[in-house]
Amino acid sequence: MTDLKSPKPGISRRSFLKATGAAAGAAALAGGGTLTALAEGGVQSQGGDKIGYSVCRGNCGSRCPMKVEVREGKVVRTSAAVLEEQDNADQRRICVKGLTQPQRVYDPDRIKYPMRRVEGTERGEGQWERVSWDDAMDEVASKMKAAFDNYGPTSVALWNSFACTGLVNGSGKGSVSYGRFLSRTGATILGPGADYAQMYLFYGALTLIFGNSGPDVPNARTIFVWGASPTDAYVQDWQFVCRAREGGTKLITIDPQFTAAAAKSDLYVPIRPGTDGAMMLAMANYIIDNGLMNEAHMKTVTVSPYLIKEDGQYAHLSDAGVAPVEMANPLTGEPMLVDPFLVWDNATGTYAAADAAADPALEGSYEVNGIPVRTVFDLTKEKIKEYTPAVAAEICDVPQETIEELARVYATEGPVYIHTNQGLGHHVNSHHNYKNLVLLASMTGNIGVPGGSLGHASLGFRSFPYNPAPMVAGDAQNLDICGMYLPDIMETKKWGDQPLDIQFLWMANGNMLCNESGRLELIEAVKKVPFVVCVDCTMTDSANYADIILPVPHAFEVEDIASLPFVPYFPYQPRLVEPLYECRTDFAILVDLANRMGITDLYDKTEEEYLHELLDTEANVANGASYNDLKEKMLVRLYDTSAVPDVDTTFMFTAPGRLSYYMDNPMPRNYVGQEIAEFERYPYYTHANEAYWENPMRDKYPLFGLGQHEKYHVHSQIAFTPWLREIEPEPMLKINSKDAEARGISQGDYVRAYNDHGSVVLRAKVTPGIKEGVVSIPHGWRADQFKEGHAQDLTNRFMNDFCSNSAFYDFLCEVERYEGSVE
Ligand SMILES: Nc1nc2c(c(=O)[nH]1)N[C@H]1C(S)=C(S)[C@@H](COP(=O)(O)OP(=O)(O)OC[C@H]3O[C@@H](n4cnc5c(=O)[nH]c(N)nc54)[C@H](O)[C@@H]3O)O[C@H]1N2
Ligand SMILES: Nc1nc2c(c(=O)[nH]1)N[C@H]1C(S)=C(S)[C@@H](COP(=O)(O)OP(=O)(O)OC[C@H]3O[C@@H](n4cnc5c(=O)[nH]c(N)nc54)[C@H](O)[C@@H]3O)O[C@H]1N2
Ligand code: SF4
Ligand SMILES: [Mo]
Repeated sequence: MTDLKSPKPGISRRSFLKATGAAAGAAALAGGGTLTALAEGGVQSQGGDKIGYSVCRGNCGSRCPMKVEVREGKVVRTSAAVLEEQDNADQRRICVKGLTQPQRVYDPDRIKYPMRRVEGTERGEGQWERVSWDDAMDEVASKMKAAFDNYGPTSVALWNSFACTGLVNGSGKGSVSYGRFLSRTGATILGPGADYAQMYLFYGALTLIFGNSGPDVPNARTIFVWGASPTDAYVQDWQFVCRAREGGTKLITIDPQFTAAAAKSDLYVPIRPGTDGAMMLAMANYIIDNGLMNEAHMKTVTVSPYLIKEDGQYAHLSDAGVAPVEMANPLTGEPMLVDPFLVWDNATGTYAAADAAADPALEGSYEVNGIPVRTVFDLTKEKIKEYTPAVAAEICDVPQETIEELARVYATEGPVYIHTNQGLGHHVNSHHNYKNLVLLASMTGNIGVPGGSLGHASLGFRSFPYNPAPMVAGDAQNLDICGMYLPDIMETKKWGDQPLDIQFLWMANGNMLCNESGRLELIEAVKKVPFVVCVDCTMTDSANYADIILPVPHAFEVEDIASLPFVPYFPYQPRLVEPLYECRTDFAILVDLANRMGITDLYDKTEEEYLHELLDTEANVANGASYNDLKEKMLVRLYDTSAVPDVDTTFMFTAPGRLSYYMDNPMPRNYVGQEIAEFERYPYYTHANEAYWENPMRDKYPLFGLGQHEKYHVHSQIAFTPWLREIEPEPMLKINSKDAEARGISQGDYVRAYNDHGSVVLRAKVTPGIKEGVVSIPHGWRADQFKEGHAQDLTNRFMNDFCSNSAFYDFLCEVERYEGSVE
């Protein structure tokens, strides 16, 4: 294995190892063996062995059910769980990250004991001393209590991401442990910036789109892989794409990098980063101009014919003077007022309630009761018309004919599944992409039907039923802010007009100082917080800036339910082995903390009792999916709760009751009275923040920087798993051969990538497989795995404040040969 030592003082790999007390022999613990031995199928049960079933808690978007072999109290092998016959069409394999989970359990970087920063050293120096749980918790509880008592509830902040989605030990308000704590104390929530363009627009403010499930993918006649990497990141989806290909499905990849998916595609479109939104609008215009719209779909399934007033609000029947009628809510039985959305009915030449019109008009301006109105589609068409294929060709650096072909294929070779993810979500202008994609799907009917889908094929509507009541223990209202604002908060001691003086930071379930953009600014902000605790399983970039570090167990050592299954099985995780070292669950830590602070009634049950409460709903008990059922059988099939199996139609449950690419009242995720631009309402394109062609900064920093989710990492997790680091020992910057040649850079050279935010030194992979003028810098590696700096030192904190989305792929840089010492 490559030596990962860093020349930097303080946080060398050696000092991390020393700190975790695990310098020797951890790999051997994982059962020795080789990858070949692990990959053998059919685990044999031998005397004294235990075979358990769990799910892989990868933070990769999937929760693959796995068979886990335990020998003499140690996890020695993981393999794909064999599912029931009817699910053979569904996923029944795990990836190499799942196969190496035993090494994750015995990871040399696991934190073994509570640790305190050595007195007299600075945060980030990496000098730790082991302390007892008692000492650590005494200090943590007294500091937290002092913050609550002297500065009020908001002065304590929980900074978390979505790494662990356990219902008991999980993230924020979605877990019993943190949910009870937050709802009782009123502490501040600092949420992630990652994924929010997509999350906010697809699952929140705009519409509800999750994507059809995996087995439906082969029903697609065409698949677009657009800004995503199903071979490396959504690897759980790739098998379905392959199955579709075997059945003759056309595959198109749109990506500045020639990815593995691109290599398997019929058409590869190397687009200029950050410009996809313009191409989407150009495709829409081509579809309009060439009469390729699916008008029946637009009229009946989408908001296209809905009438809007000049102030942008939807027109309702009450605008025509008809009072709303009271009806029983079909879900709750409670009375509710119904005021139907209006359309213009060409059949009668007047307005009508949307569902009553025989022939709704898609275009045009009208009057309802003297009020001027026009259709949503009419407004949209006007707003997007400047983006012709010729204009987009210039912006995107894609030939006009290619854009036209993409539009033709999307409109006429359906059903089309657009597999998309963060390539369309990691620029400051990203959130517009999601309105634009929904417009395209609305115009063509490539959604809500077998084979027609948007997003990716593994999340959401296949959720499972549980009772969320135990996640709440009070009625405190929490400030819920994107953590990326921390530097501003520490500077101004305010959030909007409200005072906010953060005195205590609790980092858990996320590694923000590795995974959020603008790391250097975030580090400075964290340094300003008087007391910082990090709760994690492994030594991370974030832990390195804490005062106290508390160790939590690996998933195989904790009983829980990990939400987000993507196969039809309850994601139940039994405790398969005892927690190693002195690890304690987040729940146990919070119980101890609450007791020490005198809030002794905060957790009134044990973890097991809460699991009963979460799971033993009437429906689950009736369907053989109670806690006892799961505990006994481990692998329990989800019963079907969806109306149309495998097809996502949840968008029908949004306020307009239809597929929507228009927002009448766009509301920012973190609203502090900021002005809301009119264009937030409709499909739109504007250039990215840094990464755009005409940016004058390109004189100094000509290269567009982006990255990808690494095949052999899950973000910053498994960054030291021995077998994975054998495959991929160190981070590599990808640079186009011509750009490398112009800079005198050869294959494998150390290079420095830099801009005004910071710099990083790593080896270069010189390749024709990335668009000229673009470099890719990998994500998830820890500071000491780079020769100098960190990938995230090049990114910045500038966000679109509509969805407070980190923009990891939106930076410019220059790259030069590294002239420092390379030994
Ligand atoms: N192995 C592994 N799997 C993971 C994760 C992981 O870290 N490792 N993370 C999980 C999580 S939380 C997520 S959100 C998903 C992410 O899943 P994906 O989004 O599928 O993964 P990325 O690697 O970000 O893929 C982005 C692709 O978009 C391209 N791209 C970058 N900028 C642009 C652009 O402007 N336009 C276009 N068209 N393409 C662009 C990149 O070159 C890259 O190939 O993966 C999940 N699965
Ligand atoms: N440059 C760049 N940056 C990116 C991205 C990119 O593509 N490029 N992608 C972004 C995306 S899409 C995402 S989703 C984020 C992900 O960012 P994070 O959610 O921060 O990702 P992880 O590295 O998985 O961090 C999870 C941490 O939680 C810890 N953890 C796991 N289980 C538990 C538990 O039970 N309890 C506690 N307390 N801790 C636990 C893990 O050990 C790990 O240290 O990264 C983002 N950052
Ligand atoms: S795809 Fe994700 S959940 Fe499945 S085995 Fe791999 S890392 Fe684990
Ligand atoms: Mo993500």
